[in-house]
Amino acid sequence: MPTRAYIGLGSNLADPAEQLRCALEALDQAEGTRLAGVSGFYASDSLLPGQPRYTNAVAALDTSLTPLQLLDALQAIENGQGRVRQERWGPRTLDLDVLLFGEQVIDIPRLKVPHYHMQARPFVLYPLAELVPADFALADGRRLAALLEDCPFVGLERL
Ligand code: PH2
Ligand code: MG
Ligand code: MG
Repeated sequence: MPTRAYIGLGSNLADPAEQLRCALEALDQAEGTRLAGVSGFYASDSLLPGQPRYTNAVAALDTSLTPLQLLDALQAIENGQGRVRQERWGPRTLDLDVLLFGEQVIDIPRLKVPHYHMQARPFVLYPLAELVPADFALADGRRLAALLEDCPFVGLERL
């Protein structure tokens, strides 16, 4: 049985919307994964001042990979689209984050799932909400509807 995973996509360099479209295609093509749904695209200011605006989206994947195999696949796609790892949170052509991996809670140095900051990020929560039922809860039990109440739709522009 494949696992349903949710991936956060972000880009703030080199035609961000095109970067996201290209990454979605790569996710669908990746060994052991199939794209099961995509949210709309959203623009917002970077959390770090002085950087270009981001375009973000969330994708639903069905995957037979393990969480770390999926992380490797995401990093290969990031690298393939010219991601240069400089300072933490630097501008990037493509950022692919594992937000959720089935019902699993993962806390190892390479991977924390649910994604550690997702509860405070409107550019993650609102696109995710497009893909899941209204009563959806994260693997750690937090209800998405409750997280959305505490995370106003501020500064987000649906493209
Ligand atoms: N990602 C960051 C830092 N800041 N800001 C927006 N709007 N969207 C992002 O995806 C984002 C960010 C580091 O991962
Ligand atoms: Mg990120
Ligand atoms: Mg990342």
